[in-house]
Formats: sequence, structure tokens, C-alpha cells
Amino acid sequence: MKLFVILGVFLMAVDAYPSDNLLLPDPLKSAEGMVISSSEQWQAVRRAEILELFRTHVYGRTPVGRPTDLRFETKEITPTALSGSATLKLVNIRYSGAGGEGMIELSVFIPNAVPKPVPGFLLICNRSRENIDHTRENKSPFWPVEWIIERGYVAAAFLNADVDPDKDDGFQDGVHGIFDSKNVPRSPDAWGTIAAWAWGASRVMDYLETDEDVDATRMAAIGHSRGGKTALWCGAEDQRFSMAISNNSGCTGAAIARRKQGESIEAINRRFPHWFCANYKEYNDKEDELPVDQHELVALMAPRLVYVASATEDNWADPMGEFLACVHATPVYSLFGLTGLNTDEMPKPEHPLHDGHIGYHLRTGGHGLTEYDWNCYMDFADKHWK
Ligand code: GTR
Repeated sequence: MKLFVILGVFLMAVDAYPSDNLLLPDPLKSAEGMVISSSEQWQAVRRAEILELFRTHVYGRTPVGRPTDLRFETKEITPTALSGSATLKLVNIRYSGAGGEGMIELSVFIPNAVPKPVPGFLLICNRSRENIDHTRENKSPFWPVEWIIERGYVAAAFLNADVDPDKDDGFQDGVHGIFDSKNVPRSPDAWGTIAAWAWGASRVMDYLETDEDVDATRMAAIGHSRGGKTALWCGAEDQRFSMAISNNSGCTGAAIARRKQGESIEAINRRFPHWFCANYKEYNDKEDELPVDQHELVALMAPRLVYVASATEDNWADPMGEFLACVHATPVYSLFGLTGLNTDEMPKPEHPLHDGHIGYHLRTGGHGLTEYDWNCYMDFADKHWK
């Protein structure tokens, strides 16, 4: 909501949020001060600048793309999974580097009753393996496969720990151990664990592009919390994903850092020193000095689809900060002639915003990925993909 305030002879538009009197980095002004006024300028100049800033100061630089020996081993195909409604494919994605070998175990359910290729959702699972149980003995709302299949979408998932275990071990294990050079000191912009997980999602995309049952041009990367931070960074780095979904991603996910609400940069770096690059620690308690803020991460998805979801009791993730990132990413969508968010008023709980290319909802309850959230994501996909 804009309030118009008459100040002397000036008419000023002031954002009427209690704590949105923030000076945010302007996504539409280049490093050299050029005003970005077209989608061409955004794509040619500004997008790359912002991406580089996030690499240098926040998530770190990923030293390797698709490994030359990347290979996909289909372990199992079950054409009659879920009582015949889906085909299940279990694929081992293998790669190696100077420091050894790695493998991602991917599960992909494809609905049988839907014309191929089928769009869908790749869950970056940051919880235990039971949450993405392909035998379906354990059924978790974290990955409601039956429901996703019923709604006609691909349900794919992998475990983040396959790519890099979530621990502060000096970057010895996982893909850091495989690909980082042992002979030179680690640089302050070397990739952290969130970037490693995002890299893993891109290797899954490498596979999905080869699967003729899957529409790889309409795949969403989805994650919860640290997985949501990963989904957004993955969508920024890998433009093959046509949607990124951030569920309760909070600090260094969708939430604006400069609001200093909920988890701070200092708190996240202290508790999870391995998630981001070493440079990010320079911004502990210095949010205002960061050359980017998280609305620009959301904006890196433009003109593709992006969805941010918050929960009313999840103050640690700063729901208002997550919403405002969408509001402040919207001008970048406008460059493409698209609506980002179609309002700048925080919606009430259970009143999702699905009309624009940026989706948002606020769910009643705490930190978590629930069936309500999934339903919203599929409603949004129905609206924009079908
Ligand atoms: C919390 C962390 C958050 C969020 C969350 C999660 O402890 O402070 O940034 O990532 O973990 O991933 O569940």
C-alpha cells in the first residue's frame, strides 16, 4: 500500500510498512549507475552483476559445472508404482573429481495417466531419508508423492546430504572434498554447502533433461528452510529451472537481511559456518554494507516463476521480510512486461497470491513444509503451466 504524503511542495510515495523504511540496493541500477529500463539491459548487464555479487559475498563460487564423467545409472523402473498410477525410476547420478567419487540417489515418480512429457517438482530434501521414502512405507507431508501424482505432476527428490553432508568439517567431505583443489588455500569466495546442494540439483536437472517422460523445461526446484535457500540459489545459478520455490527459507533465503528481524547474518554464520562463503562473515552485524539484499535473489528468477511461502509463527524466518523481498523483486518482472506480485499488501493467512509470476502465501502455523503448502504450489503451477 502506498501512502501519499505532502511534504511542502513535494508529493512523495512512501511505503506504508512499519519496518519497510529500508534503504535497499536497487536492482535496477547498474554498478556504473546506469538505470536499467529494459529486459535486454537486465539480461545483458544487471543480472550478471547481481549474480556475481551473490557469488562473491554470499554463497560462494562453484568451481565446477557438469563433470565430464557425469553418468546416470537407472537402478530400477517400476511401471506400476502407487497401485499402477505412476512409474517410479530410481537413478544413481555418479561423478568424480581429483578428490574421489560422489553419487546422488534420485527418485522420480511420473504419473501414468498424463500425456508425456510431464512437468513437476524436484524436492531438495534437507531432512532424513525417510521423508523421501520411495517405497512409500513412510509417508511424510514433506513429500506427498501420492497427492502430487494425482494432480498430474512429476515428483522427484534427492537428499542434500548425498551431495554434501550438512556439517562444518572444514569442507573435507562431499563435493568440496571431491572438487576443491587441495594445493591452494581456500579462497574467501569459495562455495559453501548451500551452493554445493544447488550444484547437486543442477546435476539432477542434467539427468531430467535426458528423461523423455519428464518435461525438463517445466521443472520447479523446491526446498524447505535451508533447502529453500538452496532452491533460490539453484534457480539463480541454473536458468534451466523454470520455477524456484522457497518454503520458509528465511535468512539468506527470501528474507530481506536489512530488516534485521528473526535470524541475523551473524547468527546464521555462527551456527552454520559452512553454509556460505567466508566473505559473508564480513557482514556479521553489518547488513547495511552487504552490496546485495535478498529481493535481488528473488529477482534473479525473472522472467521465470518464483514462489515464496511463509508461516505465521515462523518469526525466525521473518515472514514480512520474505514477503517484502517479493514486493521489491516485482520491478524486475515489470521490465519483462510481467506482473511479479500484484499487490504490495501482505495477504492474510490462507489467502495465496497466485496471479503474477511471483507467488506468495502465508500459512497459519509454524516452520514446516505441509500439504497446504504443496497444494498452493500445485495450484500456482496449474495456473501458469497448464
Ligand atoms: C535453522 C536455521 C534456519 C533454517 C532452519 C532449517 O536452524 O537457523 O536458517 O535454515 O534451520 O533449515 O530448518
